[in-house]
Amino acid sequence: MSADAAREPWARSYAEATVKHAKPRREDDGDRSAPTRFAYGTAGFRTTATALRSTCFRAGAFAAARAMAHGGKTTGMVVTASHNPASDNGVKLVEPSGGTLPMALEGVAEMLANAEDGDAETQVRALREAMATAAPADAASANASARVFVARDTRESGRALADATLAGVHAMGVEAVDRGIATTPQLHYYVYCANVGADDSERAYYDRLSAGYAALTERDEDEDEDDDHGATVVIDCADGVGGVKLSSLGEAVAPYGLAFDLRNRGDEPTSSLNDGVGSDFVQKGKTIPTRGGFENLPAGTRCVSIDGDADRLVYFQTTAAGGVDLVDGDQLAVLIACWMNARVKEAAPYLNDITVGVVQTAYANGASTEFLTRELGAAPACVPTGVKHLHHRAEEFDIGVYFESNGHGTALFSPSASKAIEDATVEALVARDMPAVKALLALTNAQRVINPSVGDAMSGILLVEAILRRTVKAPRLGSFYKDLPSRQTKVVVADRTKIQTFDAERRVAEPEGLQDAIDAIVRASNDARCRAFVRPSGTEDCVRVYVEASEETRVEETTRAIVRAVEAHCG
Ligand code: G16
Repeated sequence: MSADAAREPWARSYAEATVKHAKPRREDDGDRSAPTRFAYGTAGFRTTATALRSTCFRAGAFAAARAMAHGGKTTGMVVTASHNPASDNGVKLVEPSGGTLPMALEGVAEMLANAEDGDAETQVRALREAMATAAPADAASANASARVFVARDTRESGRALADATLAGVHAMGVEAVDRGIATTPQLHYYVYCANVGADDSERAYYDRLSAGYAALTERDEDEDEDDDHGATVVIDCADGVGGVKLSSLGEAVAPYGLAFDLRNRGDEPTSSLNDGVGSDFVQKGKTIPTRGGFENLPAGTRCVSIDGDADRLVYFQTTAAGGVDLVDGDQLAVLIACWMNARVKEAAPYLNDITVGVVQTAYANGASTEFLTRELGAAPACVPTGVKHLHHRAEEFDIGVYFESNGHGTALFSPSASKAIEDATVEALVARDMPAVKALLALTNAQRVINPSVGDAMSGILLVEAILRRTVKAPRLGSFYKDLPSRQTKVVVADRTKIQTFDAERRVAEPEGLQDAIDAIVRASNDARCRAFVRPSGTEDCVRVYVEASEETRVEETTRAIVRAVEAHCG
């Protein structure tokens, strides 16, 4: 590397260190599943773990560059492949706000990840670009306290990859803090707290959530408890990090009358991460987990399934016929948004012009979209797959509820909405309007149980449980509307990147002819409710096909025909 290129001390030390973190050569490794090019994808770099050592080193340096860009703040990185198999791993980068990497920087991260081993110049150029993008006020301040928090899920490969990440941070001359094993949302929360001057400890996380739950479920003496709402929830932890962390949260909420029965905690000889268990398995297959004894639970038992890094949740109830009633992300969005909207209405005289909006993706069941449009008086926004898209869109509402059908989601309160709720509470108290005060306090306390940085399965469970418990004669979970029959299928093709989509992934632009074929198949179904789309996955090597229709058989026929069309156009 030229002396000019290495003019800053960090560039020199990075260039020296990167030599020791070469990419594995595919022929040495024998791993044919390793990618030839790293793409940032839906939620960060993700692939077979053996291919990721150098990517983690570089991503650690990138996270350090982002901390420096913000004038010495704390950023973060989680080593996780979330819902993917145990043999995969990945990188999720966290900004000082606790949010995800700005999408404009994904290309820069890819430039760094894909640069040749010997090409320190390109790597340093990418890091300089990562450093150059920040809020002007941040960039102006000194970077003396730049820090990167590094966490990992429970995958076996995690320790070595976290070490490579820490080395990447060190190489930039930035303080690296090993936060050990944590859920993805926990690490987001720790980063958020570190930058707002709040306690970023794990204890403080459980304290905040449990105190929020306690406040939200506290009842006045004259109020009735919802007798129908059992106090135990059975949780399928996907044999992942949630198995470790939910027991701490369980201890924190036990004094407030909520008990967790944790299954698939990852500590059995038969444990296998995300394999026949976890939210992806339950939601896509509309079935109960294959381990954990769910088949022996009494019908109607309230259960939750989370994913490998505990940032998604879906509820389900076993039925007497041995089936399952799934309460997916769409249903959770309805429960939460309608509950918030009802509180806003109750507080109406004091809380004007506050709207509750919902953000969905194309996967949202048409019945949920119709229901929400009717209930809230406005259609939910539809954005491409990926928390990063939903979160940003939800920030545009006063109260924005976002959920993917697969269970990623949360509710966000804009700063002005939070302030309006605070002011309205004082006004309602002065007016001694106790129903309005109650509604406003419920909205305040809901904010305390919600992880403010990102969707979080642990926080989501507490919010749902609190809403059910708070609502006398709570609707049975999942009873708001009846889902249209639907199916999501994976198709493996030679090159999934051939598929380009638009209109929030509802239409295909390329390859030519594929959208026409899909349109013709949907028309041929003679079903006005039939809807279908295809998109390349950003976390797995497959194309996803989604079909819904008014009858199960239509869904099956249409799916088969679209799979054939995808194979014909991308084979
Ligand atoms: C990630 C993203 C989600 C997305 C999912 C599937 O989830 O965070 O927003 O829905 O991947 O994406 P795709 O269909 O592109 O594979 P996770 O839980 O794996 O991090």
